[in-house]
Amino acid sequence: MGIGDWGLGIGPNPQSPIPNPQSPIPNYKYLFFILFQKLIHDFIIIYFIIIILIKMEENDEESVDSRKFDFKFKLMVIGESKVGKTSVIKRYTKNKFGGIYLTTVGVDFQDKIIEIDGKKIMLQIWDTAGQERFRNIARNYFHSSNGFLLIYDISEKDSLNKLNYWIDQIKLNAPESAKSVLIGNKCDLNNERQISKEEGEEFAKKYNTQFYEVSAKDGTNIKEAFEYLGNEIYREIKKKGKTRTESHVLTKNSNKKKKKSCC
Ligand SMILES: Nc1nc2c(ncn2[C@@H]2O[C@H](COP(=O)(O)OP(=O)(O)OP(=O)(O)O)[C@@H](O)[C@H]2O)c(=O)[nH]1
Ligand SMILES: [Mg+2]
Repeated sequence: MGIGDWGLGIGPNPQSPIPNPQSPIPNYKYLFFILFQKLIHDFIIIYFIIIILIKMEENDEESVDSRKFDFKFKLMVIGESKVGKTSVIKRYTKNKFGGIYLTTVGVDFQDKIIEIDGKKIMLQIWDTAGQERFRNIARNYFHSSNGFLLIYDISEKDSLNKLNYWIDQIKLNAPESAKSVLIGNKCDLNNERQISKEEGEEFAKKYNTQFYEVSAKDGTNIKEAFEYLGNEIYREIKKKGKTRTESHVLTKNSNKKKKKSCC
């Protein structure tokens, strides 16, 4: 049976199931075709309705969560292009990996609520663009940041040394109390490794920071790295005995009705 049998061919087809109005016998092929078309049409509409409902539900959950935190910490994820900044954030906030590679343009952020010491902490995680032409944009956000995840790619030799530039920028633009963590991403690519674990540890030691090798692909150490940073910021607040309102390190959830806010 060819496509023309369903009346989809171009031009007249002697075998087309178009009904003959004078025939007393109903053309079942034609009726089946109409029914099939209607089913496809209804299926597409139902599919889109379900997608819209799921999206609405997700947005609702997000806004409810955003209202439930005690403190908000702003974290910046920085590093060269393609080291996996977006992927690391996606693994942590959505437990997903993959899709086509799309370079980040400017900045973007995702929220994640964690609990420390019985308090709900909203981590507002800012994704930056690794491409040089967007560097100024990222830098503008440093002054109000509480923590930095410095990411390199263990399979890309230059990506570690290039972090020196970002470390200088942090020193110049971020609050003194801001915390950092060094992350060697793509540890699943051990056989393509160009930077040893020892080199990473050495670099971290030089800047007196904690170090993790992680993989956005298989999830290794992702949660640990983010939560280490969250805990460090929280510890700093407790150490200094700062109250919610006097600290620039944390932001009080002052407007419970407000949805997402930046900076
Ligand atoms: N094998 C492996 N690949 C990864 C990992 N993380 C990211 N990638 C891949 O590396 C490429 C770049 O990832 P992105 O997360 O978009 O990198 P990015 O640092 O955000 O890049 P820019 O937005 O351009 O600065 C993508 O093809 C990812 O699939 C990982 O842990 N393991
Ligand atoms: Mg990106």
